[in-house]
Amino acid sequence: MHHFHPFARVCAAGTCAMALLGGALVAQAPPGYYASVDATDATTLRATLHAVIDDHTVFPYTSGSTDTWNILEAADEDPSNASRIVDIYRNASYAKVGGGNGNYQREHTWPKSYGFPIEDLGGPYTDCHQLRLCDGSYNAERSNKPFANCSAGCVEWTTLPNNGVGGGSGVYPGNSNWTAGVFSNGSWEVWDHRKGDIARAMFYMDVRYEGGTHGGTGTSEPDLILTDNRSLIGSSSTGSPLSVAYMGLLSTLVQWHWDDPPDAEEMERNDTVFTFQGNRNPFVDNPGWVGTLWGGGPAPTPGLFESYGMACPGTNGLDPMLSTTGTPTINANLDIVLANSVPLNPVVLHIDFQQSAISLFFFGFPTCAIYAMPTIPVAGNTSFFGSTFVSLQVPDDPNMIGFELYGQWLILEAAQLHLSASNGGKMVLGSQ
Ligand SMILES: [Ca+2]
Ligand SMILES: [Ca+2]
Repeated sequence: MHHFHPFARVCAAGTCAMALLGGALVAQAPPGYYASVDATDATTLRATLHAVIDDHTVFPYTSGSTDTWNILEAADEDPSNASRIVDIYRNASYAKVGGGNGNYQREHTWPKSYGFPIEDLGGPYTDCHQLRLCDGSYNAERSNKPFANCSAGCVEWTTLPNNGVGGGSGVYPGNSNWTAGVFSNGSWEVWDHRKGDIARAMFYMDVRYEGGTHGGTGTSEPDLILTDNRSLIGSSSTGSPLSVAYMGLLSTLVQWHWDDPPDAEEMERNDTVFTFQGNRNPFVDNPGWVGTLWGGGPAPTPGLFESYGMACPGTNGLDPMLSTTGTPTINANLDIVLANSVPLNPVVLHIDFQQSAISLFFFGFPTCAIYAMPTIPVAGNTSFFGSTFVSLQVPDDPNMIGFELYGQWLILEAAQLHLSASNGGKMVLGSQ
């Protein structure tokens, strides 16, 4: 049996090693940003995540100073041309005009009609984690239809080929958006490349907005809740601000999340919004947390693994298991916080890739064979915050793949290893 804890506060003295799994993360949150998150269960995760991302800096919707146009034209910039933007549903590239025009508008992916129809200082109306630049006609057609899967019998709204994605028509689902119905009884199926982006924006809204008031402005905030219940969604459109409002469809969004994991562009967008608002979308940073809160997906979010007395990799300790299907790239992001540490040598993240096994060795003295080692410098006896990122291609293997994470230090404040799979493969975590 391994012990599962959200964080490690272990190792008073002497050699000590521990490993921690926090789900899946590939984006680069500042070290320590999620240090207070307790992923023990859905209740603790929701509460501690909310505390990290709430009370963000609210910018005006439209203003002579920095407003949502400024943020969105940075966040939704065309990756191949900094003077243009790419819109969310049509994948059209439009020249930036510094405030929108007939081509592109601001789309509330969580429709403002569901809970927050009026701009205020609480945040949801202007929150750029959910606002996206959007072709005007697509914005109008989407209206406030919930996100839901459609069918070949639905109306097709095609995408344009840009940046290697989009284009084509006539085949469901292809690269198109599909829609049927109107308002809360309607469905808007986002094209595949943006399904996960939309889902994670909705998950962010649910956890960011939990009622209460904005800690900085004192403005009341709604409790936004995802559901499959279309009646609740419909009842959330009253024309007035609500204390509780609903959107969905939750089960569809969970599936979209796992089908379309975060890519580099989405992570960069998260970073951009963070630079303005000061808060992040945790489900872009750590996709595994969706599993803890809403289930589904390949990663059961195991929490913490720890082991003790490690000298060299493979000699002792835990072996959390990992299996893959397809040929995913395993992305590993390691955040560590050492308090008053006295490392003997630079701390090394050691990646050992042998046959069908991937081994992550984290230890403080490079006396064992090392395959690859992004080095994290450790400065003296002072507190240390470090982060590193690696990714490895893993072959298709129906059998278990073990990985191990080891560290040696005197006092470890917190560490998180986040793993995720991309390139269309799947990764399953468990413990042996
Ligand atoms: Ca995507
Ligand atoms: Ca909520």
